[in-house]
Amino acid sequence: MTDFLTRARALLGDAHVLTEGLDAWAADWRGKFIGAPLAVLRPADTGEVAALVRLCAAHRVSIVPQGGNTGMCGGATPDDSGRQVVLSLGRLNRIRHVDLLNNTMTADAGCILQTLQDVAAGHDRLFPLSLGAQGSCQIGGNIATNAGGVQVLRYGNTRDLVMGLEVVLPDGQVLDLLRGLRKDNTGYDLRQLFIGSEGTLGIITAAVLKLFPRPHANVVALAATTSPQHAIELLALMRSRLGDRFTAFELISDACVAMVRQYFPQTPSFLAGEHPWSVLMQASDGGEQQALEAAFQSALESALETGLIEDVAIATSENQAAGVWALRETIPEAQQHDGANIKHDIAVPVSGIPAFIDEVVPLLHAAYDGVRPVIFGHCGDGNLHFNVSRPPGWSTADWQEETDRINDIVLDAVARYQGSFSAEHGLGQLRRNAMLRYKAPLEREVMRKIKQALDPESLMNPGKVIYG
Ligand code: FAD
Ligand code: 2HG
Ligand code: ZN
Repeated sequence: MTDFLTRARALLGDAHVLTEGLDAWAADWRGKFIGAPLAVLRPADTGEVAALVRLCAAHRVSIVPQGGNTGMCGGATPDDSGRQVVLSLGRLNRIRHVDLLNNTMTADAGCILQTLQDVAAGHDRLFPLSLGAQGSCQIGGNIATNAGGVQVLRYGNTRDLVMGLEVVLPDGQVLDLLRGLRKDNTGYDLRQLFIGSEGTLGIITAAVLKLFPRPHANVVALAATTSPQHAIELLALMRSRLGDRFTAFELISDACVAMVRQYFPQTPSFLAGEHPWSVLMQASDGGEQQALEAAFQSALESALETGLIEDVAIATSENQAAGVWALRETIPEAQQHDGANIKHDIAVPVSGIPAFIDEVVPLLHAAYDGVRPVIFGHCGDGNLHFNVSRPPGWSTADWQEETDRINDIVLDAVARYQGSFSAEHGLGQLRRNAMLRYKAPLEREVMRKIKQALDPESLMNPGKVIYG
């Protein structure tokens, strides 16, 4: 390994081959997975990534690509063998090109998501991918996980926003798919293989991203509702009244609001009293603010009249709108403060959400007295974060021991609803058991063949995604 490190230093310079003080790269955001990397390599451009990949292949050193390290499944965390390197993409942070007439932006993989949003806004365009970690996650990581977030209802997942890609393959060749084309039926769409591949097929070094007209009118509201059934009926009503202008619909259970208040007591109350469920809604368009507000308010009046909602607060300033979003986006951090929670990032058909919740919550209570389901998320996409926090009196360590049993309760139910056991976070190393239990053997077999074809030596993020 000394020879490997010497050559890596020759390629990148001493300052960018780190072998000490690696804690920040060795553990995931949740602190659930902790590895022991041989080194952290910090290339500056695609050429350096390609040279490093060739060096790793020659020395049979496996590579764990890492972006902002905000992933929820331990995908960017190395194992504890001390033989894997973390390849950190943070120095690949150039915006290569903005094409306003084509509505595209070409950016290096290490660009921070929020920077891309800001650059797009500076050109009076919208890059709609939006998630709580946007201040630190990178577009390469977003693409590698096919991230979802809070605007999927209107704009789709990351997959829908990527028009072209540049990828360093496991043998060090650079696959240039950096095309800004909306139509291109010239064989298999290779981009799609790498989107959501979690670093197991190659290293994404740049992407062509779709831009949209920037909305100038924006309405954000928080409504109280009595049940998930009313919530999904409200979703249908709002969509029928606002159409494509309706961009976000996030369900928040009372346990989430209480937890955010407990750990972030400065969080304002937007609604009087306590409610079992709240819904954060957003609409935006390029027209007049007043017209959008009028349409939004009229829909809400119908919802109040028909009893779908009990109360509603419409943000009256950008500041207040940001505050309402902060209540929602702070839930994961509040859960971190609260100690271990067993996470589920599930999807079922939107119409199945109420029955799913009604079925699973009693199953959890029957299994564990005082268990605290912390349910929230992208209800408009059928995607819920169905996290299970420990009952009072349980230690974090004891609760972690229950992970398999709780996963079985929640994820067996997901399977009964023909749902997904990982809707937006991916698999990483967290979902190994679920992959083996719920993914059809033939689907796994086809995935294995693709992996074998592209990465026969299994150098790219081994131990993630492909199991069994
Ligand atoms: P990392 O965590 O660094 O890596 C994730 C995976 O991608 C790993 O397998 C890694 O090996 C691989 N990878 C990273 N960069 C590259 C690259 N350039 N080439 C190849 N492989 C690469 N996710 C959602 O989908 N929706 C949400 O709403 C959401 N909200 C979040 C809120 C919070 C507070 C936090 C902490 C996380 C949230 N996430 C969410 C999860 C996470 O932010 C996303 O998965 C994000 O896309 C990860 O980006 P990253 O740059 O941090 O990737
Ligand atoms: C979100 O939607 C993220 O806030 C994180 O996907 C979900 O913490 C979680 O479980
Ligand atoms: Zn989410």
